[in-house]
Amino acid sequence: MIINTELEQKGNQFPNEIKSVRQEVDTLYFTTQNNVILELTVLRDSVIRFRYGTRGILEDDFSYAIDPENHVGYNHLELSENKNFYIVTTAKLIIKIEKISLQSKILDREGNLINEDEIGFHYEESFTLGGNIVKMSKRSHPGEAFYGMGDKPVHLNLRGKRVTNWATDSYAFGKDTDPIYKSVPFYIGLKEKHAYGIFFDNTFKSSFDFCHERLDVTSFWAPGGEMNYYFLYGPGMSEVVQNYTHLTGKPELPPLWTLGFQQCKWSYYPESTVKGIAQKFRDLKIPCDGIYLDIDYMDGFRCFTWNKEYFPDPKRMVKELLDDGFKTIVIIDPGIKIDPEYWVYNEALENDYFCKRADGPDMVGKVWPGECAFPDYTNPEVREWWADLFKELVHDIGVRGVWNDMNEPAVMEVPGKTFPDDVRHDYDGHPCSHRKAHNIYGTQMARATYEGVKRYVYPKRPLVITRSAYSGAQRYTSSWTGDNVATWEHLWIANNQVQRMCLSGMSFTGTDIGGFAEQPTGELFVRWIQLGVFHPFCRVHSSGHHGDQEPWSFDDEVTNITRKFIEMRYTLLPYLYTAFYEYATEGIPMLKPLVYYDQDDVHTHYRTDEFIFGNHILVCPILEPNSKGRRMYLARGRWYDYWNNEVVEGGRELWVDADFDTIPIFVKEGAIIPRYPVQQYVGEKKIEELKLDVYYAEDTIESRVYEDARDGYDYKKGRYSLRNFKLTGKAKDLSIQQFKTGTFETEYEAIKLNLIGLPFRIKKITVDNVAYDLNNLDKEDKILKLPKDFSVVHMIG
Ligand code: MIG
Repeated sequence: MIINTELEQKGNQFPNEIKSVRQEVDTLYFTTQNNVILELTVLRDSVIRFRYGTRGILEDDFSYAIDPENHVGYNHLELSENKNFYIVTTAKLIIKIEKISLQSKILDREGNLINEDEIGFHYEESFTLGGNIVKMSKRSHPGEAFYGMGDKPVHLNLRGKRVTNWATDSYAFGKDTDPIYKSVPFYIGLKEKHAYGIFFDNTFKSSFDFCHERLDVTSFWAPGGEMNYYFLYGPGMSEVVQNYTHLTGKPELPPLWTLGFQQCKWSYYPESTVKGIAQKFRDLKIPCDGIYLDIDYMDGFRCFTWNKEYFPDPKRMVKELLDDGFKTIVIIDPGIKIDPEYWVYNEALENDYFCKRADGPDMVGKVWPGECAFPDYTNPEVREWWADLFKELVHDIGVRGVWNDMNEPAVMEVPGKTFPDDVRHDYDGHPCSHRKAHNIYGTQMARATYEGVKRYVYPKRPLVITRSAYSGAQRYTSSWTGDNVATWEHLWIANNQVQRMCLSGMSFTGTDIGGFAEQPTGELFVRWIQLGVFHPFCRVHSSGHHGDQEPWSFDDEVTNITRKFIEMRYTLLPYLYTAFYEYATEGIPMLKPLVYYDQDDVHTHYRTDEFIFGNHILVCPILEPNSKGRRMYLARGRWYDYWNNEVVEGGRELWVDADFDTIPIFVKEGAIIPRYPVQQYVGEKKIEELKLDVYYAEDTIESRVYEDARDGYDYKKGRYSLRNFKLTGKAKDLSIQQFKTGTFETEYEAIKLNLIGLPFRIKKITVDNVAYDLNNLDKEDKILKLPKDFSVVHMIG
């Protein structure tokens, strides 16, 4: 055991020799002479929980982050020992616990060391506040890379960084601002070719040090709670992220319109302005599905009220907007105005639903409405009450989505910009201080909102957007990255944050396109739209203080390019929806950073700009003004340039031209990309046929297309359509097989294949073994029209 006297002098305590070991089904308890307990649980062969108690005590086991529906089960669990170690073996991992120190080493079944404790668990008693400061240190290796951690606006590879999780209202944050809105204490380590993950499920103000203080050590700690972390093995980053998302939960499918374009501003009012904006989208034929009302729609910023001067008849307005394809989304903040005439305040007061200071009075803080009190969303009864408040907005008025802001929680004009530490919370029956509940507050608000919106929008599906979040929030809500700035650096940050969120189990994320604070140039707006249309959540938002930020607010060229890219997003909706389906069912991130896509290629480990949209499209935004193109790294393999269909060999850096109206986009050879026609909003047109862009490869490649009724819950009863395509290309031969599952009948009857890059002239085609009349083949475009449920089409040269 490493005894670091300096650390001991600082008041650190360390476990000593193990005196007993006990097994209860999937859990092992190792207890040391000085009464430290390690509770080690095998959840799955590659998911192991490590939890440490001191003084022989483990806390009541409770977590908001862990999905109660996460399935556990392993194939193998064996405990053995040798002279120095207890050894726990699963089908995927070998965990060695050192007898004299309780330190652990984790190896794969081939004996490769994946991760090992340095000092391992140690702690300091917190004499002033109670409990322990719990700490963990792990050895890191040269070249080991680190990813994850939610919305941190730092380099994608965290090596060399130290970050802290404390949800903070971060107006006009910048590169490296920390802490920031969200808390996702989860990272992925990539050591040689092995990826693993660590999720430190502790809601206190946790910190992580990735070889910043010491080059060969990664550590994490928190000023309270337990050292409680999950080790998630790969070896692929994909398996790590899937394991993490499985553990902390996956979202349900959102309604398809939420993947359409969304327009927002602080604020659109009165009604005539909202209608005018909506009309302009239709007049200019720029597709749009969602329009947002920021805080000024309320009466004096009182949640669940309307300013009747600006919006005399919200129900009529919402319906008229909907008739034109616009779904209305409204903002709701946690601060409830202290006003004895206000029914929401009175109800909460009467029922004792507000957060209280330790010595008794309600927690009072200033936000938009003035002095406010704040519901304690960590109380299930409060969540239930909150959910019911949405009846009028959603059921009666017809609002389709709710946007939760300021839920860090944010308080104005006080140091720290949030509640004092002493504020009390119910924490679902585990009463505690704000130190413990702070990071989860926003998630519990979003959860209560989700339950309400879902209840009252039924049989449709809800949309919730949140600013603050803790691990697991993805089960309830989408998110945006908060108050960014209209600068080129922020475009880099936007790209980085969304990729990072995707690795952190929260794919349904977007940024304020164009920047929230300050005013973008038309050029910056265009470059941001060109990135934003590839983000799972795609919304323009701005503070409105400096000018307008609609697609037509700049000049015609900007309007036209904006339209072109939003149209592209709409044509790719079936592709995007399929990516969401894979996220919702399998926990696969909707965007994949290059390192996720090809972790064995070390060139990807420090790449930040390029990412894979879905499974097959590589995108690289233009991040500098006056660009005619850029240098970028193209991942290994062969790719088609999206704009001219030329084949480009990857695994190298290259210059790519990208005039103002394009950005570098490449499609993986062998991919089949589904497309819909352009629509002004989801469901505007009947989809007459599904177009498949088929990118020839001399290889076998699989692609999928998921479709359903676009809203509602029938898909859960099997009424979906999942087309699995297998493309097999040879020198003079291309075949596509289709395996379909699900009972949903798509509205189109035909599938049109658009053959790209075919290296031979087609001489013969068979569809399900029947000859296809070549006269039906449009020779120019190589377009083939097939019955939608064909099993195999075979093209021979
Ligand atoms: O103190 O509701 O991040 O999106 O427009 C500012 C007004 C409050 C902050 C949000 C922003 C929103 C704004 N809000």
